[in-house]
Amino acid sequence: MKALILNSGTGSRMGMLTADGPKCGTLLNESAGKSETILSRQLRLLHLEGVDEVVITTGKWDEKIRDICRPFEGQMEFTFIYNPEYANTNYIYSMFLAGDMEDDLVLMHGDLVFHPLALHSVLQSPVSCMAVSSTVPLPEKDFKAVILDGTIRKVGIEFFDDAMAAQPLYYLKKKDWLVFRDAIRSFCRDAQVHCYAENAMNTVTDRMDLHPMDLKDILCQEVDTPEDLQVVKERLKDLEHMKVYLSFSTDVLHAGHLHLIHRAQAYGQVCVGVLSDEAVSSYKRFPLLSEKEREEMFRSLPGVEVVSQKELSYRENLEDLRPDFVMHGDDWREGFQAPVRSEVIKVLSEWGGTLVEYPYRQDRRLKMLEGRVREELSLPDSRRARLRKLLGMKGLITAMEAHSGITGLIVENTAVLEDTGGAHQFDAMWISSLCDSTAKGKPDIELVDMTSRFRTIDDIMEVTTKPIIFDGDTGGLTEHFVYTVRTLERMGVSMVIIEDKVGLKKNSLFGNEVQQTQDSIEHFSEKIRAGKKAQKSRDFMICARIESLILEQGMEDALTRAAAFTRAGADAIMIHSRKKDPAEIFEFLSRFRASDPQTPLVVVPTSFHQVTEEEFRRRGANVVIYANQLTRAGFPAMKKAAETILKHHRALECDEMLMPFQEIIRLIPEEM
Ligand code: SPV
Ligand code: MG
Repeated sequence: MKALILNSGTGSRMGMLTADGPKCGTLLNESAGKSETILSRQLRLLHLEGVDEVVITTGKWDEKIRDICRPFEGQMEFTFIYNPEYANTNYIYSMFLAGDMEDDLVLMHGDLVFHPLALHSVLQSPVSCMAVSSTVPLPEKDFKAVILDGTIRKVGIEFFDDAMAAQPLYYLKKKDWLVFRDAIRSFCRDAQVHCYAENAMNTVTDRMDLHPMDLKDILCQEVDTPEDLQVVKERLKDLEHMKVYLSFSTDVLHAGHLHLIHRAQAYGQVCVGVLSDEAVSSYKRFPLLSEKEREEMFRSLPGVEVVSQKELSYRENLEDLRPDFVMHGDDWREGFQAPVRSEVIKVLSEWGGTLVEYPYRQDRRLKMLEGRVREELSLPDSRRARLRKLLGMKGLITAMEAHSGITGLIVENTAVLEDTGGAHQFDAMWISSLCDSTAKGKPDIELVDMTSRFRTIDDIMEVTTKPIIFDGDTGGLTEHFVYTVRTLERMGVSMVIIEDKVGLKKNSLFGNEVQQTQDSIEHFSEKIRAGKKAQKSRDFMICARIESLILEQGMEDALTRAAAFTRAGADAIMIHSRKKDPAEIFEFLSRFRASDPQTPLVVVPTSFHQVTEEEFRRRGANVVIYANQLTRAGFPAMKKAAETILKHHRALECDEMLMPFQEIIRLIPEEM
């Protein structure tokens, strides 16, 4: 797209102000270091909108106009079209001389002063349009546009019926511009060079598709006289106090962000809301830089005020700051941010604020940076430490079982939209002994050895970034457990959970239906102490899992053990039960919390699955593990597909049960 700015006029109505320079060189503000002319303001706003090819028609003040453009030369490309007949012709002739252009065009008069939103609105139009206003009274002597059935039929100063005040700011699609240009050419060939270009346009509007763009009260005004200039200056002064709000979750500032902030600064004083760590990780991924570091990053930008935005919802900050504008990419019209967007529009309407949206462009470099951030998040030190951070940040986290690369990807990437906006994801992965064994067709009796279990962890780690909680069964012999701790730590696992059983371990969900032996408090405490002593990093966690309720040893035994294991150094306590009724779990949570407000508590609601995360939070739990649901969901689906093929002797009938191949390919990242 190109801009065509008409600047051949002499500006005689401006009196002394244009005695030795063009009207477009009139200063709009004189404050030190910030002085800007009409033309330089137009160029700045065009550049911010991404229009960098500019054609300017000139006349008497050709040299002076070029001087004004000079500072923009590095970033914009100029073509100057000198109209030698500037004194004897109107701008129709300048447009005739500039008529080689065959592009989409933004056309404006050189004396037009406008708000960035006026230019933005015109440029965002899907069809050709001209700036009009339904709120500005019809002017006596200036342009008006006659509008019938939603399109512009005539533009001129003489029309009053079905008309709206109009300003010489157009966005013309190439096909409409070519029709307009042909009309200009035929007028000029007939020596009709003293009228407006619009006189020519009026003969062909039936062949154009020109729509009104109603700017209402947004500043868009020609400066013809010193009085006009005064009015425009006053309005610009008022605009300086306007407030623009933007919210960011990024941990990397790149050229696109800076451009957006510069755009916002054209609208007024910029306030950036930095999303809290919790809000970012709820819908995106764990931020690489902390909230405070991200706030600092934005604070280092000149003229930017920074506040914290606690939630995805903008409401609290908007009601506090009452900005005139909120700016955002248009990518949030759909998906998990759509309700957030609707709320922003609703809240802004309470004081007449405006949401300004810019076309979102997926930046290739940003995608690359995002890939690097994910790599960083998947590194052992970063991943290991994240579980403690999440616990500190959220109070309650969720983990879903994963037993392979593909189930790891499901836990990593599955998110659901919340009605209130935002998304809900799992925080961590649980590498269950039951599901790891089941995937190999083996019983859950510590038969799948640690080397194989580590291989599963490795497969999952290779394609994911979320922290891992490892089901360490009994931890085996204390002499072996210390090595397991070291290996898990080195791999980047965040927490190992070991259960207080000895001998041949069977899955807890069998309870006392099978022979199982609980470890002594002393022996198990010793194992915990040895594990804690063996670990090298500060952030690795050893969680003691208490089997007293499973093995029907009673609540007192469970609580005594929990206290003893915490004293032995356990970083968390898991309490398990296989009863459908959650009463004993609730009792444990409340009695443990009464004496220990700190130590994180872990629950595995396989049997008492009716209890929500919110209720667990209220009752003092900190980690909810969904221990086996992916395995249990996958198995019947696979069995049914196999049976259907056997029954029909072909695959057609089972096709509707299957995930389309395209989708499964998309699940797998192309490169890490
Ligand atoms: C596992 O998932 O392997 C567990 C939890 O240990 S449970 O199966 O409930 O014992
Ligand atoms: Mg297990």
